[in-house]
Amino acid sequence: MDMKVSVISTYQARHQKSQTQECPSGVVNEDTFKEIYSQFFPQGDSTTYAHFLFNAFDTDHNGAVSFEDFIKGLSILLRGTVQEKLNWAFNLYDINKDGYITKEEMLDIMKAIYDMMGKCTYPVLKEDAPRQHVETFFQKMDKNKDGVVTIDEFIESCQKDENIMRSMQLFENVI
Ligand SMILES: [Ca+2]
Ligand SMILES: [Ca+2]
Ligand SMILES: [Ca+2]
Repeated sequence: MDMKVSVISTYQARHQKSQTQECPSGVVNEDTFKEIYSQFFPQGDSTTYAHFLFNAFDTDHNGAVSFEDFIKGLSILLRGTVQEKLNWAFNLYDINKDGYITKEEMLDIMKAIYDMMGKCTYPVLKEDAPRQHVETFFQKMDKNKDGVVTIDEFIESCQKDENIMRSMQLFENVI
């Protein structure tokens, strides 16, 4: 089954349940994200990635993602323009939401994705693979070499570089 469809339907079921039961506001918290992702990636540890994703969906940072927020984010990822998707991805990678992606933030996301995939899914990946990945990406993205990637640098390099775009596809497939 398609991962996105499954996530949406799980989310919808949760949402309906939350409307009739304990949580009348229909919002979903971080634990629900973690639960959903652990079901789909039982072979790996998806806790950290679910945490980052949750923060990207929780645009007003109040610790809850409403069903509307979720659908809004999802529709960008499914039907948005390249620009919109890259904006969304930038927001995901910018963990502390200060408008810059640092090498550490990129590494944290990469590690989280690798952890989630689990070693049995990608046995060819080595322990230091996330770091190598990040080194390569970061060199390409940080055009002015000031140690941080801005939204402009991010969008420009993603659109120019097929490898980066492909890795964005990877990210898109695991949302
Ligand atoms: Ca929120
Ligand atoms: Ca940042
Ligand atoms: Ca820079």
